[in-house]
Amino acid sequence: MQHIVVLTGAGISQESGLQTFRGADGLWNHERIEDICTPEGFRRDPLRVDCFYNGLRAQLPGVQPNAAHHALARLEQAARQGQWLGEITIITQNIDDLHERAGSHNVIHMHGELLRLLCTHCRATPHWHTDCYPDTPCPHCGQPALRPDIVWFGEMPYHMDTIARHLAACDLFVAIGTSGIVYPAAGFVESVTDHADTMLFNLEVPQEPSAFEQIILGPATRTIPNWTR
Ligand code: BV8
Repeated sequence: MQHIVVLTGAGISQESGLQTFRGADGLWNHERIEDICTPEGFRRDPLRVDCFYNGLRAQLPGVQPNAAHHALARLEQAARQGQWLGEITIITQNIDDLHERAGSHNVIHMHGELLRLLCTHCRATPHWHTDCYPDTPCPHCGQPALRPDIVWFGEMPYHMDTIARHLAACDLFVAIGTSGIVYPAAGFVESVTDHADTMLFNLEVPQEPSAFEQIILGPATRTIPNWTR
């Protein structure tokens, strides 16, 4: 029984037309992380942060999952149908919904989801809708305490206990389209090298490539379908 854990980053969604963070036209080239991707930034200017994420939300209807997302979804479906004896779990740093729209079900969003909000009063995570503003009352408790359901810097990523269990149980760890800069995700590979094979699929060699046994360079829409074939 093979247990594959796949960590995806912004690079897997790049060919669908969503910007990465640190590439040539990366999101962080246009905005300061401190202003957008921290709780302090949200406290300072919630409207500016909402506007940033509404800009990303507005892109989602116009983009589609790409061949890399679909290849991972087919791998999961093949396991469900017993075509191979194993299971695949996707841990994504991404906040888009492209894995789900490609048909993947075993998806863990460790940095939250663009299409959800978080009530800082009752911790409910209602779906976002177009006329949500910082003072929109929470549909569960009525308090005007909604924020993007996104894990910002300095905040604990979601589902870390579940993630730790999957990392401990995996025998193959695959990272796709991530620069390996942001922790704790960037540290996952070191935590599995004693019991799992490791592969990185990326456009370029990342800062800390050493922990990966195999590095396959190229666009994910070519390399991932080739790998899963
Ligand atoms: C936390 C929100 C602790 C969503 C993001 C050591 C240990 C633990 C923490 C730290 C540590 N050192 C420092 C920290 C703090 C910090 C951190 O890591 N800082 C970095 C900058 C050093 N980490 C945190 O604060 C984390 N929290 O540790 O909490 C704690 C403990 C107790 C109590 C409370 C707290 C929280 C981190 C999450 C921050 N949120 N985003 C959003 O806005 O989208 S991070 C952001 O970066 C996104 O989530 C993004 O996914 C993530 C990683 O970026 P990548 O996905 O890798 O994207 P990037 O553009 O960088 O790279 C894309 C890659 O794809 C490139 O390599 C490119 O070559 C490749 N590519 C491009 N196109 C393609 C391609 N590959 C293939 N095909 C293509 N076509």
